[in-house]
Amino acid sequence: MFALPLDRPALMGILNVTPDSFSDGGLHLDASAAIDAGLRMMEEGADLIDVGGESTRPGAEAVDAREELRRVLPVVEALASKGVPVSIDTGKAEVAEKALAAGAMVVNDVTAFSDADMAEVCARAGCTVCLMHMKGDPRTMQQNPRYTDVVAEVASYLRERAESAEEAGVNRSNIWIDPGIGFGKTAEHNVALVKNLDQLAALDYPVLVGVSRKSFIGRILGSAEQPLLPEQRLEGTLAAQVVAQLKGAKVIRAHDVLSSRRTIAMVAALS
Ligand code: HH2
Repeated sequence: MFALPLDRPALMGILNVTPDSFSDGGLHLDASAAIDAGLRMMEEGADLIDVGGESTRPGAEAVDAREELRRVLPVVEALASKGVPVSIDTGKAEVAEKALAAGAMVVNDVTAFSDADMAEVCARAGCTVCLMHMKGDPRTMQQNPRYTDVVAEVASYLRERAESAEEAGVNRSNIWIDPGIGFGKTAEHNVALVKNLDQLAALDYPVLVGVSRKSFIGRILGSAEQPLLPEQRLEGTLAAQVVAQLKGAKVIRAHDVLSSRRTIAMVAALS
């Protein structure tokens, strides 16, 4: 179980051990490069490191559990053995179970326990879990997503998934929820979710938000035809994170750890 700081949101550093993640794909494919990147993010002020072995960017192909474990397990093991709080970004119970045994403290599941065995694995481990909203799956989720009221629909889905996790034995105090920015949502849907994040915080589970370098920022600051590139989205990311923090986010998932940590500290000092 991961204890949240009381005076500011926790900062989760993103570490993708994948060839194809939208922003850091291919950078940390080698375990030792990934471990160094994780340690660097801790020095820069991350509170925990989210290790992922399967990209969930729109259009990404699925990988099997064996390959995912081959990518993430040495990294989880090495970071955890150095005392780094580790979160495992996976939808597979088998990967979660082995990562927890290797020392991970949090299971970050973008499918919100779609794998029937996930709740039991997490309940048994007593770990923290993050349940995220996604409409559809990564291969198809950006094909014309529609909602009548995106904020209400995401809130009711997250409440239902959290209650069902509790029924399956996960402690309520171990559950975080996440609107899933960019997962089956247009730029307008993402904007509505960040603007109204207080409505999700009102469900009374800590809210995690992942806006970092996401495409809605590229569209707002560029255009639909010519969005800013992921590496040009720092200011937009920080602005969105500030709004999320002011609206009650308790965990911020980010690539740019040093800038995010300073921004979080400044907002905490001013609010
Ligand atoms: N976003 C991504 C991956 N995992 N987990 C949570 N809880 N919330 C998010 O918003 C979220 C997430 C996508 O970003 P990234 O890891 O940078 O890219 P990719 O999925 O291509 O590896």
